[in-house]
Amino acid sequence: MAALVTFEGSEGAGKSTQAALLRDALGQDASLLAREPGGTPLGEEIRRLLLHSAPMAAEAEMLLFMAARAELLEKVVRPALAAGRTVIADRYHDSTLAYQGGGRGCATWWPESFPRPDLTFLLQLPPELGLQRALGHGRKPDRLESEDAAFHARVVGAYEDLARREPERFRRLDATLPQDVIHSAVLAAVRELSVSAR
Ligand code: T5A
Repeated sequence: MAALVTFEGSEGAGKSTQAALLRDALGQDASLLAREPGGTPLGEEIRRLLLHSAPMAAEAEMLLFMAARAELLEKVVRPALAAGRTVIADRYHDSTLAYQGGGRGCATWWPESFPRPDLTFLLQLPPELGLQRALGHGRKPDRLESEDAAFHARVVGAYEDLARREPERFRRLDATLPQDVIHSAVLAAVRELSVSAR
């Protein structure tokens, strides 16, 4: 079934873990896992600039995230959807709306050429707990992770607003639960999607 399923949430909420579990459950032939920013040679270069370079204008940051996304859509996502695969995106355009819109205060929009996800999982976890999880193994924080608590609180608030505005698309998940419990809820929602698509 061709569908775009996205995982969103603040730092360390378990998006990559759940995206990989879903890909394993659906199988590599039927699904494709894409990570943002990145997933293409250009996207990986942009990722390095975004996460590890010197400070940049908020709008430049937003447009770079969107440029990496445009490349990923053209090279990876659209071909996979056209081949009937389910694309599982570890972050997508809602991240830009939440981080650059909510966090930085940029004027955001949804480009017409960016497909709307069929289903979006919002993993909810207090940002300080997520940062502890993400940085727990002694990794140095990147540029976004280094932002202050108020920034991360605004990101969480922006995600809440997005989920409230589109209750059909968003499924909120309690990210403090064990991984397998969250995975069961994810799988049930994706199976429901494929039944309703028939
Ligand atoms: N960004 C991104 C923007 O500002 N705008 C945009 O448009 C986009 C696309 C990306 C950064 O860029 C920003 C957001 C980010 O700051 P990244 O390195 O890709 O940077 O970072 P994240 O996407 O935030 O990914 P993380 O790896 O930090 O977090 P995840 O993927 O949410 O969490 P995950 O699965 O790696 O798990 C973190 C740890 O928690 C454990 C895992 O084993 C792991 O150790 N864990 C759990 N522990 C307990 N219970 C559970 N249920 C657990 N699930 C996972």
